[in-house]
Amino acid sequence: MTLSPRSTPVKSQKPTAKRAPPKVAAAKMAAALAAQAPPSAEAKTAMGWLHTAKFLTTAPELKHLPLLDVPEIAFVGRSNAGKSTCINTLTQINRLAFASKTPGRTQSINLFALGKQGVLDAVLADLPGYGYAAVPKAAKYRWQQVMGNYLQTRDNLKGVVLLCDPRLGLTELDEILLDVIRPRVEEGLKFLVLLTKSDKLNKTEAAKALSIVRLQAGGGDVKLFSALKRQGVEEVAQHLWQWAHPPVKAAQAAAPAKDPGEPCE
Ligand SMILES: Nc1nc2c(ncn2[C@@H]2O[C@H](COP(=O)(O)OP(=O)(O)OP(=O)(O)O)[C@@H](O)[C@H]2O)c(=O)[nH]1
Ligand SMILES: [Mg+2]
Repeated sequence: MTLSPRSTPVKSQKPTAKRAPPKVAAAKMAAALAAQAPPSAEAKTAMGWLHTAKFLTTAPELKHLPLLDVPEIAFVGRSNAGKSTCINTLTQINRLAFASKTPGRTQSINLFALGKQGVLDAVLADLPGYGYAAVPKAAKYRWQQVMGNYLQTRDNLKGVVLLCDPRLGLTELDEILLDVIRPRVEEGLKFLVLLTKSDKLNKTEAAKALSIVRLQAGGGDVKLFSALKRQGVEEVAQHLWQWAHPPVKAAQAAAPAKDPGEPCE
């Protein structure tokens, strides 16, 4: 018996889609998995805490700011650096602070209250940016005075987050600000520089910007941050949580209350 040829022609197979070489595919997979890694318990606590943010008040001048005895964390930097967007990203509340393409959008000090079950335990302060060329000279000068005074005299100021567009680097006004807060940093004021809009940089540019600004910031903490790609969000959230809840206080809060009847040693 001879095998007869097939009556129906075999369909030609479609060419398979080009696959990435195994090494590249593995690296992509690892990156994707890392990006999906579940947040740590600390990050969840910090993000949950920041999500309690509520608008508290707005103050065009220092005398309008309420006196508070909870830690205050100020967001400062050039106009358009991304301060308001950073607050919205950290708090996971879209329009809590007013962000805009137009530089100079924030014109007063805006305070946002934080605390679970409505119990105020810290405050975020969104400050107007500086360095916007279109602002009249007198207004610029007035604002520099207000900000200088705020940074030097606000008693409950616990931390400063300086936001900087890495494509511009730290400018002269940023350096002046660093000089203004230096004495307080030496006395324990917390300080962090965020290189915002890091989504606009490639890896090489990001690494270069980090090392330059680290030098300029005199060894201070400098991190990349992107609201768009959510880079650095959880890490920064944990920093702020720790600033507002230093370990000593946290340990005291966790310690069981003493029985009033217990004899003192
Ligand atoms: N690509 C990108 N754009 C961002 C990011 N963060 C902020 N922006 C944009 O930058 C612009 C300015 O953002 P704002 O948050 O208003 O900046 P600001 O520092 O509060 O500005 P002032 O209030 O004028 O001082 C807006 O168009 C934002 O959408 C980011 O991470 N990536
Ligand atoms: Mg703003």
